[in-house]
Amino acid sequence: MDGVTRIGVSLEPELLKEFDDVIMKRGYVSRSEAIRDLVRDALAENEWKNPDQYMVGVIVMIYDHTVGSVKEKLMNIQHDRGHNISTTIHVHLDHDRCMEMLLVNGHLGDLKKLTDEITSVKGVLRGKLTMVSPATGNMHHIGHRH
Ligand code: NI
Repeated sequence: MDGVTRIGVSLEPELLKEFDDVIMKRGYVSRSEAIRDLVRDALAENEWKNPDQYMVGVIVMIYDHTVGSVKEKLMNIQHDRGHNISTTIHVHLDHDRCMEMLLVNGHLGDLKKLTDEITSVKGVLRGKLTMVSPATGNMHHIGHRH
């Protein structure tokens, strides 16, 4: 390939094996292609430090509706941030747990703050924000685990 610089990467054998397993499952034909995608993701993540950037995305969360006042707290947050939320999808996973997806839009900083507000509610087991910049099409994941 023209205009391509080859670089050497040193990895522990266990890490390399894990990496190979993951990229094979994802259907990559070469390590180089997988690493290129990782580098692109990292660069996109860096681009999206601007809190004023307009983004669209989805917040996915799982919560235990039997815990305290989790439903009321989540409802209050969603009403206060109604201007950032266009649609809510609710799925009853089992007796205790619900999955909710919020389709969101707005400034990057506001969407991160909204995600933090949601994931800090007691009873929310997991929450994750996935965003797309309508301008560039880059994708970015911000994971939260409690
Ligand atoms: Ni439910």
